[in-house]
Amino acid sequence: MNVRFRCVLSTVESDSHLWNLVYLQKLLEENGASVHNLGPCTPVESVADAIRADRPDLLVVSSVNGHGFHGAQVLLSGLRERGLEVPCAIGGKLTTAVSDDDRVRRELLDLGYTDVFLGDDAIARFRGFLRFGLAQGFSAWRADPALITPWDSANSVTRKVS
Ligand code: B12
Repeated sequence: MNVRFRCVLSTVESDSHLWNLVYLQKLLEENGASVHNLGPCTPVESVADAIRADRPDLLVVSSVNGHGFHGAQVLLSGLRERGLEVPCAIGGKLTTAVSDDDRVRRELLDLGYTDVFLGDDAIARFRGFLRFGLAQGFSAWRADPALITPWDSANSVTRKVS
């Protein structure tokens, strides 16, 4: 295989799901990546060690157990505390409610994730991200702005039930 970029693939510490990681490893390899798959329940320290050792072009984080939003915040803050900066894409099912997706995407983009891939079109959008990254570098990617859903907006009205 012609390796065109280096990738570290991880999940968050709470998440024991495996096949999402296998799927993403294969997808990334098909798109020219050499992949260091850290496997399930990845501690922040292991991700940090892999980034120091591999100097990847991209960190991909996948979580599906519903606790990924919290784990994603812990992971990125932990990497920052260790002085590690790398383009980082995350996706899967990061909470237990699809109605949280826009808010979660917005908060993780604000935190510094390069992009957040949730919902039915996640893989299609991720393929576009990989094509762009190969051509121009992952740090040049500008994510589409996150939507603000009516129920998350500052103007949303909570009606009192009497
Ligand atoms: C197998 C399985 C398990 C196995 C995992 C075994 C193993 N070693 O992998 C076991 C039994 C251990 C398990 C445990 C739990 N599970 Co489970 N599990 C599943 C199940 C049935 C299949 C997951 C799977 O392998 N899918 C195949 C892969 C290829 O697909 P995928 O994970 O959906 O990933 C796709 C997308 O999400 C996306 N994607 C994922 N990551 C990323 C990242 C990026 C960057 C991108 C672009 C895309 C992307 O791409 C993938 C391909 O389309 C799903 C239900 C389902 N049918 O999906 C529940 C499911 C994921 N589990 C669930 C839950 C709640 C749990 C538990 C919390 C249950 C419990 N109360 O104990 C625990 C959590 C354990 C833990 N610590 O993490 C929920 C999560 C709910 C949520 N997020 O809203 C699900 C969705 C079931 C449900 N409908 O409620 N589980």
